[in-house]
This record gives sequence, structure tokens and C-alpha cells, in this order.
Amino acid sequence: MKVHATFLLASAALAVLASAVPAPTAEPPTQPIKRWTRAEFDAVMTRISNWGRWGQDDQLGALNLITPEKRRQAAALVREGVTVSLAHLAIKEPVDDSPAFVHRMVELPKRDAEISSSADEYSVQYHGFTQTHLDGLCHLVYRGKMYNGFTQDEVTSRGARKLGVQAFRNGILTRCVLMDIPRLHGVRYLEGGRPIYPEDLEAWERQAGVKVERGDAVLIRTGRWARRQQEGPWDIMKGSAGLHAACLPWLKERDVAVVGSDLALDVLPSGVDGVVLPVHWGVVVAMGVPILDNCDPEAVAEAAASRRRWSFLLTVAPLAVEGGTGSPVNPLATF
Ligand code: UVW
Repeated sequence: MKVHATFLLASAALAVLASAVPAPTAEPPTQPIKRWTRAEFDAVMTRISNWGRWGQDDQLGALNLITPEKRRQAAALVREGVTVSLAHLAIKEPVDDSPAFVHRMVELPKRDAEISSSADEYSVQYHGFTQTHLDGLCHLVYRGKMYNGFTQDEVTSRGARKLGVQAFRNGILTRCVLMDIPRLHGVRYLEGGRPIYPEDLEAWERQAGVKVERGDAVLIRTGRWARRQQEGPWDIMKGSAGLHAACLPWLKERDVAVVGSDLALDVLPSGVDGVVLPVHWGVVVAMGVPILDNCDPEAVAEAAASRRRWSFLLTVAPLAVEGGTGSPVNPLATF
């Protein structure tokens, strides 16, 4: 009995010591990125195409995969009714090569009035590496064509005649799987330029006990915001962790409806000759999958880890702007 108690004490001391050792911030340097030629990328663009799948005039793309049954399945994941935002606070100074979110007060409460109000004006050029936003299907063009083969001439200075974000005004409600890749590797954030391959996604599925299915949203955490807290802003284009283009066929096989991340989805530099953001162009143009860029999944990652549950209901309500190329959004996770 005494031996047993000593053993327990020693184990407890070891556990305390282990928890006192901080998790490494980033991973040690990895293998060089897999290089792809432009021809290899073009072949994948053809292979993953959803053009024509939902009709020649389809404007919804992969959101067609979110059926009423899929929404009911996602709603059934709500057990506690706890909601966590996936948005980063609007960034009001120009960083990461993106313009600032402009917040201007246009009315202040009056000192000598019993009843008054305040009001403000927002102005945001939301595409880029900073504000949390949704990329609509008219946002990206590849070799003159948008999703479903619509020509880029459909986009004019008045907005997009096809694939405008207003097509998504009934909102996106589906099951979301958080893929916490730093957690998979036991670090706080991934090293700059670290590619994520399908093997990483499947290793995470095994570790988390979850499988990405048709109509799901996939949210990739690279630890971008933890890295920024530790290291400050960096040149995003020169070294950011994210998905390698090799993940495109995987996303197509799983038939995902939405993909998001805490940065711009792609590993940077991408490793694909002549294509800066191949995953971006692949999912939007070929697959018709809208993207959630610059999400802040830090709080959701904590919420998921404390429940040991990495799937939840995702709710996104883009602005109903006719001909718009996307929308600033505040995506919500509900457990
Ligand atoms: C980025 O490329 C980061 O943003 P967007 O797709 O909105 O242009």
C-alpha cells in the first residue's frame, strides 16, 4: 500500500512537471514544399470541377450540398446552446498589406439632452489578409472564367451580374469540422510556410475522432493569431502556413460545401508555379465552394478541446448585397 502511495506521489509530481513545460510555439523546420507545375495544377482544376453539376445557371455552387436534411443534422449538434464567434475583431489599422476597417462616429450622445443617441459609419475593403470575410463565387476568375463557366465579363463596375453574394442571403447553416493542425503536432502554431497535406487532415480526423462528410464546412486552424501574438505581424506572402494544392482533390472527394481558415487558406509561398493562391482559386472557381478568410478560431479551438468535440453547428449570414463579391461576416459556432 505504501509503495502504491509513493508511486502515485511520484506520478503526480511528474505530471506537474510535464504541465509546467510550455508547449513549443512552432514546429521545427519541415521538408521542402512539394512543387507543382502549372500543368499539374490545371489538370487538378479539371478533375475537381463542379461546373454544370447543379445546372448551367446555378449560382449557389457547393452550397447546394447543404440540404434541409444536412441543416437538421447540423442543428442536432447543438446540445448546450453555447455560441462562440469565429470572427477576429475588426482591425482598424492597415496591416498585412490590407486596408484598415474604417469606423467613423457620425453622431455622439448630447450632454444636455435627456434622450439622445450615437451613430457611426463603417467602411471596409474586406478582401485581403485581415478582416474576417466570406469570398463569394464571383470573386475569383481563372483564365477568364468564374465558377460554372460564367465569363468574367459578367462582372462590371456596377457589380456582378452572375454569382453575386446575394445568392447566399438565406445564410449558411451546416456542420463544421474544426481541423486544429497545431494541436495535432503539439505546438501553439505552425511554422511560417508550413504546408498542410491531405495526410495531416486525415491524421487530424483520426486524432479527433471525426470525419469530414458531404456538405460540411471545414475550418483549418494554423495558429495564425497565436503566431501574431508571439511574433507580431509578418510578411504574409513570404511565409504563412496553410493548405497545399494537394488538398484540393481531398476537399472534392469529401464534397465539402464551405472551407475557411485563420488566414487565406493557402500555404504561402504556394509551391505551384505561377499561382499564388491555388487552393483559393481551386475551391471557388472549380468547385464553387465559398471561403471564410481570416477567421479567428482561437476561442473555438479552446471550446472544442475542453469538450473533446471538434464538430459543431456553423452559422454564417452574409450581407445581402446585389452583385457583391463577398461579405464581412461574423461566423458562429454553436455547441
Ligand atoms: C485573400 O486572398 C486573402 O483574400 P480574398 O480571397 O478575399 O481576396
